Amino acid sequence: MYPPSRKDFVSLTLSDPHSHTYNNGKHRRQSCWRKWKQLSRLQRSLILFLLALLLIFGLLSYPSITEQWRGLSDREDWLELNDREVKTILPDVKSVLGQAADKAPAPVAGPHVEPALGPALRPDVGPDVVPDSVVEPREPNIPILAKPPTKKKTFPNKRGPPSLQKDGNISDTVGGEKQEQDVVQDGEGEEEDKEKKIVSWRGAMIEADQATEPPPSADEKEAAVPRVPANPANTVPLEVSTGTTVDRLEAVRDAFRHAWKGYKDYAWGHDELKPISKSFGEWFGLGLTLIDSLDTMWIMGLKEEFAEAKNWVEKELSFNKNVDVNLFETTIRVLGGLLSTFHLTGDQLFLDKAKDLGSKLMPAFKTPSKIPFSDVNIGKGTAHPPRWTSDSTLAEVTSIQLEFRELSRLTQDPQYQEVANEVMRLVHKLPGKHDGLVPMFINTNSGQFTHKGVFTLGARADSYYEYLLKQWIQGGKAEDDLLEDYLQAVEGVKKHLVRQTGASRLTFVGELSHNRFNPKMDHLVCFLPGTLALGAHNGLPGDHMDLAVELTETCHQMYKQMETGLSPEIVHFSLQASDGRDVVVKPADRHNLLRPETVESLFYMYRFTKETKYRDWGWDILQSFNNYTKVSDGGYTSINNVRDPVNPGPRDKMESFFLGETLKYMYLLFSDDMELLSLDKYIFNTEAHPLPIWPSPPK
Ligand code: DMJ
Repeated sequence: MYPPSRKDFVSLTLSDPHSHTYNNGKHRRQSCWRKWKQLSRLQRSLILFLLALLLIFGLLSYPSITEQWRGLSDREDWLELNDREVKTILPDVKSVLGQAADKAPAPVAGPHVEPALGPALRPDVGPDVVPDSVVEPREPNIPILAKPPTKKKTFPNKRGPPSLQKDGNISDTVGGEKQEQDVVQDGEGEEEDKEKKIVSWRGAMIEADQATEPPPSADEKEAAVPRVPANPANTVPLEVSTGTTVDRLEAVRDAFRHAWKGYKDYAWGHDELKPISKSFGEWFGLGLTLIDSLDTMWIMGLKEEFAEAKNWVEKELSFNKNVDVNLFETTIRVLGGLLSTFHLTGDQLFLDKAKDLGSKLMPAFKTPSKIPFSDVNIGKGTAHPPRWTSDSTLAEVTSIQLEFRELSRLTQDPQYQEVANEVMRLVHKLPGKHDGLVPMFINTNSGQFTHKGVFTLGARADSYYEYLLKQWIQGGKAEDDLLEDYLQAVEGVKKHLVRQTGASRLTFVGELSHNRFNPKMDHLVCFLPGTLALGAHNGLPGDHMDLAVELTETCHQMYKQMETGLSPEIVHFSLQASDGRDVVVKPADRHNLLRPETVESLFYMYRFTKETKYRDWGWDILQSFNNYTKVSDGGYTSINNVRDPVNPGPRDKMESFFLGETLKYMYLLFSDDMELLSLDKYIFNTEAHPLPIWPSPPK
């Protein structure tokens, strides 16, 4: 064995600079210098080169590090909630009940169960939505995202291929993602956590690494949006409207066909298309996009596409599989989609499938409190909460009623409506509401609200409010408890959550967290103007419509003020006039998931007011989707950054609700046929699947 030659290694001795003991420093310095001189020229050059590299790297990363720290300390928008005099906010429910429903108040009742009638036997259902012509497919227009930008990171498919279903891992995957969401939600004001973890909700189960943004560029450093929106040349829409109704309807059909082409080519029968990687994502393994799209295709008159999809439902769709599904998502997308398609087509196939699914979801309700679990294994007939809690999300347990009630009515089997109505009865009498506003969680053992003190109209609570009104309308305005809860909630929203920006007096809906007002608004909240307008149309107070008008303007601004013309997932509004700006978008909130809520509200607002500006705003949004989210070979993709028109950062996912909701509401917005799914005959579930309003029960 040979000792290493002197030139083969370098010995470094590190001294402790904080040590106060005598260490003969001068001697050591001399010895270091001697050692340095003993090194070969090559060794010295190598060390100097490495040190220079380290220095350059340190200098380059300095701005992004300081930028991140600046973001982390951003707490200026948390404001003390004004002490307000508490007054009775609902002295007048009974009189509203009288005016709106023109009926004597009655206790909450189960829905009136009628004999099931297919559309052929129901003069009010069917003919008005039967497509009148087959529209020939046209070439997809203007490929925008021909290739993923070279800067794009490649992201592993964390949700995994369908093989996950076989080994029963799906629930773990979904659960894992939700767990991360909870960390975010629970950590009040923890923006830094949110940036590292999950930035979305419900159906937009974004992998944590997809949520991570690259270090901010010079352009990105200015997160605040100027009051006068920037309009660089490349934000000019590539397609300019000439404005005719027919053009617009055809453009929506084109968009749908393009989305469908991507799904058909690369994700057929799977849950979601990944259009950039030309592959698919699996969530429950139930063909989510296909089922969510059925009624949209029927409404748009896309007969060929519909026939192919129906064939898949007939031959391939099976609920006999060992897979955990989320009760809420499966109900609103799959059960809702099957029920509405049955109504539109009269085809028994869809009702049979709906019945099969409904019965397989029932184990979710076997809990001590009768508040359902979040997850059901439809193959095993077992149900459970998420792994980390026995809570369910409030919006989830209170946004399955339209579908379960309709299933009972059609099948004349009361079990579905009974479990769904029971949840509403329990929540109705539960203490812990704040002027009609509800916390975001409810425990499946105790049946009590948990995580009290946070009130939002966004994620985890949103469709509770929507379904209060819609159940009331569905049931023929006979269930007064639902109306009472809805009216009280709207008053609570006005009192605690509605504010205006300092600069342009934009009305928005913020959040309340332990008596502190946070001027944060999810894009999800943009469902609210449409719901308020629907209530006003059904006889509820006129000031609901006033608020709807103002909030629609704000949701429109959330798109208009962005460089891509697309809204971010979350905005923060500025209450200070001196800020000179209305909207601030934080780096972690800049993504767009092709969500429907604003287009949904534009549809309601146009139907009730006939003001063309709502159509024009919708048209602008469609142009922006085409410009920044359309993938050349088929499909549309969620994007990372609505503020960067040069590199919006495709996320490689097309959510099923883009076809089920966004494009459907867009089409209905542009249609001149007000009887096409008349809002006096149909109620749309929270996934935009139309269900019939029941005939009034006999007086
Ligand atoms: C849809 O699944 C439904 O609209 C739900 O109520 C909220 N989230 C998505 C769309 O954003």
